[in-house]
Amino acid sequence: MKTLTEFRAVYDLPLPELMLRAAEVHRQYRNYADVQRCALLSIKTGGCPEDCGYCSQSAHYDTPVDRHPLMTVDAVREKAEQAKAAGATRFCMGAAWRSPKDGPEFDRVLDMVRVVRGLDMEACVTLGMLSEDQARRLAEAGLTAYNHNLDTSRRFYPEIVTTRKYDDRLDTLRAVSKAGISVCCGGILGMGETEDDRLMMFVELANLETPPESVPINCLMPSTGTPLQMAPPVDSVELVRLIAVARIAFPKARVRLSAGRDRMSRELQILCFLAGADSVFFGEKLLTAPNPDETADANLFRAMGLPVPTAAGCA
Ligand code: SAM
Ligand code: DTB
Ligand code: SF4
Repeated sequence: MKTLTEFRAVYDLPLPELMLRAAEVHRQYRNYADVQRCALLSIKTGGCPEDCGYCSQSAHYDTPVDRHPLMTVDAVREKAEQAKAAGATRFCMGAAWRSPKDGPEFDRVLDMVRVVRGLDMEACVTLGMLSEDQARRLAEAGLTAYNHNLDTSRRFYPEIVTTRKYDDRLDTLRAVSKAGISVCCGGILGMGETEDDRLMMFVELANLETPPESVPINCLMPSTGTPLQMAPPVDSVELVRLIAVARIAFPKARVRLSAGRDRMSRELQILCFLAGADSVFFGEKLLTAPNPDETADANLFRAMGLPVPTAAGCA
C-alpha cells in the first residue's frame, strides 16, 4: 500500500474484517505475546524554541512544566538500571531541543547511549533535527533507533508547527537511515486533523526508502497553556482502525501504543493490542505527562494472560 486511496480502502473495511486482516499479519510477522515495554526519560526538559502546538515544553507557551537542563550521565545510568530491573527492554531518552548543538552536551548524550547499550537494552533518543555527522556519531555510540515523528500529514502540519518544515523532518529521517540507525516515526491523533490526514502520514512513511522499524501512535495529551489544551479526546474506534491499518501497512514494525493510555479503558487498550499494537511506554510519567501506573499495567497484562511486569522483571 502506497497511496491514500489504498489506505482508505483498508481503513474503511467493516471493523471485524479489518481486525481479522490485521491479526493475520500480526500472527505472520510478529509474536502477539511479545509486547515490548519501553521506558521513557526526559533528559532535557522545557524551554524549547519550537512552537509545536501540542507541546508542554515549547517556550512559546506558558505551561506548568518546569525547565531542567541536560541530566548527568550518572543520573541517567541510575534511571536506566531501574528501568531494566522493572522489565524494560528499550530505554528512550527525549530532549526538548530544536536540534542538538555539537559540543559537550551532544558528547554527553553519546555517553548516555553507551551506558544504555552497556546495560543490554535497546537505546532510542529523540533530540530534534540531526545533521548527517551527528547521526553517524550516534550510530558509532551504538544507538539502536532514533525517534523523529512526522506527527501528521504534510498538508495539516503548518497548522500545528510553524518553526520548521515537513521536509526538515524528512531530511533528518534520511540522515538517520543513512547512518544505519533504525527509524522510529509516527504521529499524534487528536489535534483537529481528519482521518485522511492520519492516513496521509502513513503514506509518507510507506514511501520512505527504508520503512520505519517502529511506528508510535500517540493520542494528544492536552497540556494547559498550549493552543490545543481544549482538544477533545480521540474517538476509540478511529484509534483502533488506525492501529490495524498500521499493522497491515508496516507488518514487521513495532506499532507503539504511546501517549494517551492513561485516558483509555483497559478494554480499549486490549482492542488496540488485538488490532496489532505491540509496544507500550510503562512507568507513571511519559516525558512530562502522566501514564498508567505499575498496578494498572499489571492488571492489564494479567487480563490479557501475558507475562505481568513486576519490579523484579517479568512474572
Ligand atoms: N524535541 C524533539 C522533537 O520534537 O523531535 C524530541 C522531543 S518531542 C517531545 C517527541 C515527540 O513527542 C513529538 O514529536 C510528539 O510526537 C510527541 N509529543 C509531544 N507532546 C505531546 C503531547 N502533548 N501529546 C502527545 N504526543 C506528544
Ligand atoms: C513518541 O512518539 N511519544 C513519546 C516519545 N515518542 C518520545 C513522547 C510522548 C510525549 C507525551 C507528552 C509528554 O509527556 O509531555
Ligand atoms: Fe520542542 Fe519537540 Fe516539544 Fe516541539 S515537540 S516544542 S521540538 S520538545
